[in-house]
Amino acid sequence: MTDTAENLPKRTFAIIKPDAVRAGNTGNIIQRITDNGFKLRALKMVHMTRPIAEGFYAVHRERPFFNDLVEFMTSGPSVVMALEKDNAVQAWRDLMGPTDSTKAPKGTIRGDFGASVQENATHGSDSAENARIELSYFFNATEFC
Ligand code: 3AN
Repeated sequence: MTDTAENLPKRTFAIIKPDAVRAGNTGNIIQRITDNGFKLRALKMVHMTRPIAEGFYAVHRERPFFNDLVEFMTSGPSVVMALEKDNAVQAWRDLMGPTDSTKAPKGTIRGDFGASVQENATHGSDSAENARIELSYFFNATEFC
């Protein structure tokens, strides 16, 4: 499918973070994604460098946890993905559960695979506009299927 203004709201950007990859949960998380009706439109493994992680989380630069967050995101490989479904941004956030894994209900990805507010297994865009920005941060146009 070509990227048009019409189909972009159907896509969101997702990361399986280094904690979940390290723990061997990549397969389990991808299974949940496809079981919940998302189509994978792009996927690759990346070991983020400091500049890449700092750029990705630039909105959090002034937050006290910024340095720890960058350390964590560069601590090992992640899996980055484009997910497609109706209302993809909200649907993926619902499947992940709340940011803090210790508060995330069992049955959500963060509740089942995350350990804390930082080591929370996955990332998801918080709006269609940020999804577009985040997808183009990690993927070229030719990498979408
Ligand atoms: P979400 O990923 O649920 O949209 P954001 O955008 O508020 O959450 O935070 C981005 C990332 O920063 C989170 N996924 C988490 O890893 C980390 N983070 C957020 N709040 C905290 C905090 N209070 N302490 C440590 N890390 C945090």
